[in-house]
Amino acid sequence: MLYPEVNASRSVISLDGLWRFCLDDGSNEGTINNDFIKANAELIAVPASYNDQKDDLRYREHYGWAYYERELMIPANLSDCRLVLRFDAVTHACKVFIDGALVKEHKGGFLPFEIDLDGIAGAGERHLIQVAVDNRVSHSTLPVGNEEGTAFFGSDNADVPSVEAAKVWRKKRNLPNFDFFNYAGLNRSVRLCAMPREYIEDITLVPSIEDGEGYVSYSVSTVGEGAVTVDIIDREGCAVASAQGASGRIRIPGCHFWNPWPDDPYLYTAHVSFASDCYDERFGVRTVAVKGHDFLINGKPFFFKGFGKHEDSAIHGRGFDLAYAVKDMSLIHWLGANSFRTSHYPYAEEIYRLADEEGVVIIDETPAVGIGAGDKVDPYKTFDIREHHEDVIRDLVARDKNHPSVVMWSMGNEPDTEHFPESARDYWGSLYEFTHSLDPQDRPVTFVCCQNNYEKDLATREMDVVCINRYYGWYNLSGDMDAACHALNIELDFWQEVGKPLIMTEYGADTLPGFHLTTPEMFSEEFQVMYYDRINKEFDKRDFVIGEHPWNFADFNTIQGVYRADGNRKGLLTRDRRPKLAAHYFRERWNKIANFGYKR
Ligand code: E8X
Repeated sequence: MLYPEVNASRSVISLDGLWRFCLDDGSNEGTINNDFIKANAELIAVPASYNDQKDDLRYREHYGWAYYERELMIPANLSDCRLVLRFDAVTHACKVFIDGALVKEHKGGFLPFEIDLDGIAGAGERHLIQVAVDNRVSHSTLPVGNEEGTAFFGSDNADVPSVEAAKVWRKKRNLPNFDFFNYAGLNRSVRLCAMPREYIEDITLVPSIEDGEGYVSYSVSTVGEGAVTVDIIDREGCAVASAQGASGRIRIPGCHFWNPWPDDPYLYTAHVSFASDCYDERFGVRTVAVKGHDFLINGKPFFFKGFGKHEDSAIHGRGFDLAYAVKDMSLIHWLGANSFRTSHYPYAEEIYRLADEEGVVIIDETPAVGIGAGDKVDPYKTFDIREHHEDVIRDLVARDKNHPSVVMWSMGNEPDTEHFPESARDYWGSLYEFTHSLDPQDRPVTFVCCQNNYEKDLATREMDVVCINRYYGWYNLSGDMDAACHALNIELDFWQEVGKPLIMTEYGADTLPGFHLTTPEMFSEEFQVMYYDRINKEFDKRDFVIGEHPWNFADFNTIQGVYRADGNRKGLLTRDRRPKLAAHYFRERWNKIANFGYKR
């Protein structure tokens, strides 16, 4: 899906700003009740999660539907245009109504969707947009919620009759099977996009490098009658190559390749014209491949220095904030990092565009976090999740396929691979094939495996890159780094035999900024540094460990519970992006490790 672009033939009107908003009281179930909305509506900011904008626990604890509304005034001068209403992300499920009529239902809170307004709303008219948003998570949503089980990191696990009775008695709530706050609402921008009625629907670009020469294969899908022209524009704005026709392959003379920062992340623009429409798609010429123990970018062995991140900040919740996106890129450079994983859901499109420009490498993750339901229920055979999972993979690849920054797809995070190993292998193995078949650039595909009995796990070893989250020294062998390193090495011996490259996609220790000790114990800044230093020294002995992604870039908000004091505190940075000691530690370490050829 093309990103909304303003150019000579397209315009975009932002519908961000103040919307009227109210929480459902359980009586309207996602239907529009104008009297109810009128009686309860307050103003709220879009884009942003609704949860932290008001000082009322109801917004934090809300379970179920909420309503947004605003007027849509369409300028009369757009009368010749195709008009599209675009929602960048509505979390998690929604129904969109225009003048009371249902025009769209969408499931999944982290990917964009569009509504063609033809026959619904036209230029010069005034309409009412209403969006009913559902924040419920279950075993058939992504991310996953427990319907009747226990909450992840919750505090209601006791086998006590009175507690069990109270659990049945209390009002329905979300029990996320994931460790980040279940922020909801219009988390990203809403826009009215105008384009010619005969228009460019999609552009697919596949770069390649052969004998040192750069090429881009392209295909353009269009609606209407007309001829397609593609001009390749270099950074100086000069056209360096061109082609006619809806698909083809273009040689780019004197091609500059896209390389991760601090090398040059050179971008070209594919200027596509069709009938009276045009579109500028930025792209980079780079290749990605896995060979033996190597992850190759442009044929050179790349080492992943970075982290799992979150879209998370005070007040906005998971709402998109461009200044945070820019600041985070700056901090990534400051830290000497070169990559991050979009744990645990696709991020806002602007972040990928920034990463393309700034040369930051992305492992692009779906919202499939937490598939599993303990050792008695096979989640793969029990729950209705497969089709939705395929839909989000399809939409994710369609949205992000052209970004040079995206080098690998992560189909999900920490599913059950231990209790039902055959089912897990079948599920993830077939989705692996599915993802490969969808990606025009055929990037490596993986999923991220939770700390568990790796000997039983049959799925992780089938992926292109083994990605593991491990907490030796934190959740187990807590505080004992000698034993932690011993255990880690036993596991690394196992993975080494598998013969694939391995990225440690998570490892970390909760750390309270300002808590200092001379003797490094858990939660102190000194412990966090010691923890990473000890583990990194083990990684340094292993050639097949091709990446280290500490968990997490910054502290982040999550469900309340006995494990969490003011959120998950494993950040190298605080939630407001101030460095802990470990940030300085990694900065020093990573600035000495080159992007390419480390340990080779
Ligand atoms: C944690 C992380 C969590 O925040 C992340 O979303 C997924 C978790 C650890 C799994 N991985 O808790 O900080 C714990 C496994 C325990 C052995």
